[in-house]
Amino acid sequence: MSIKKSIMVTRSSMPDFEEYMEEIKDIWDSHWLTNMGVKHKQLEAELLKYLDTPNITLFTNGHLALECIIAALNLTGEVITTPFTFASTTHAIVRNGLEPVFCDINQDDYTIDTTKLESLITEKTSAIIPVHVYGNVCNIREIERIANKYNLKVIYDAAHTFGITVDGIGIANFGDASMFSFHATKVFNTIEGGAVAFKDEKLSKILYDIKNFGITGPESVEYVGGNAKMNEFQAAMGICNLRHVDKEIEKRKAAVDRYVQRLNNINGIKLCKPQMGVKSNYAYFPVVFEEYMLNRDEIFEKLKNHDIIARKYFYPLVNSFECYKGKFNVEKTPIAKYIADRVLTLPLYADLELEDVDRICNIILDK
Ligand code: T4K
Repeated sequence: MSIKKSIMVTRSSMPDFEEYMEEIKDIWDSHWLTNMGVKHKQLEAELLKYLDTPNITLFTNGHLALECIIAALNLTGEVITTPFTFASTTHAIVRNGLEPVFCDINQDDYTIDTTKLESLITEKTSAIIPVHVYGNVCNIREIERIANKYNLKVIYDAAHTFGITVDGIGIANFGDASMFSFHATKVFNTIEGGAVAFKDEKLSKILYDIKNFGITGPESVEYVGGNAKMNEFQAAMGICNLRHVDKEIEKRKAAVDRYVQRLNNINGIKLCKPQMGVKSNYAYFPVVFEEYMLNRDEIFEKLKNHDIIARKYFYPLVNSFECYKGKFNVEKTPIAKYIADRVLTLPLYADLELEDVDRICNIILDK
């Protein structure tokens, strides 16, 4: 018997309505809606602790957070990154007037292939922006070794890695900085939102100023900054959601465990393996269909016919986007192309019922 209801790739985690109302009550009383108010400060302090990082600055979204940290680090010339990511990563580089150089990904976790990284470094390279895609952690030790050898900055696109630890160390502690996304579709959300966690305390003031038009005092504007401030309603949502995030991650784990139980060891279906020492946040459930009885697009359509909307994250590859037409050669990142052509991220969110996971798996397995 099939229950008909639409299932999207994800669904925002939200606190109870009353909890949020209670949290925003004092915003009403104070009439202070944005520009680094009380809620903003509170959430910043709570996230500093939760992510176990020395420094953090909040932003109105993850993309502007990334643009701002690139600007704050004064990067120049070329930046090495991967094309297997959301549009944001590359756009942030280009919108800062820098040249992205695409490194291929590895076949196991789809993060940057560190064996191919060094050959892409030139005298113009100033930084590496690797992506912890789907919450899979990059080869952080090797990236650190290469960055130190060539004196490069490292900014992690950690949009998918909220709350992840590696050997007990918070993911925000690697590289010079990490950008987190708190978008509605993420494990932890502030409706829209983001943050940069970083090592060098000196960046605090620059990041703060850059997200506020470069204003440094009542009568001074030292930088050509933008407006990327998180407002008080976003921060209030974050304060509420942070109270429940550990529970939400546990619920995601239950759904992932069920997917793995059903789809593991099926010929032609490839799943990501758990990474050694990594405490996951179960952000996404990517499945690669290689030589399966149906290809990725056929599975996508089949699920859609049952009102189940999986997503082709990340297809098309960034280096094949129309806006970059003629600039990059997709053939130079063959693994990324191979995975992008075959991957499907299945629905995953805290309230996804296990019977829905079963239904999705049954459709894929054709039972
Ligand atoms: N780097 C990486 C690696 C990223 O993945 C992202 C964002 C960024 C950087 C930039 O961070 P932000 O600036 O976004 O903070 C979504 C998100 O908009 C985007 O945040 C995310 N990555 C990307 C992977 O996914 P779309 O265009 O696929 O979203 P949309 O509107 O189709 O939503 C997907 C599903 O989520 C819907 O079918 C239902 C559910 N949903 C959506 C919204 C908007 C909800 O349940 N509630 C909602 O409010 O991009």
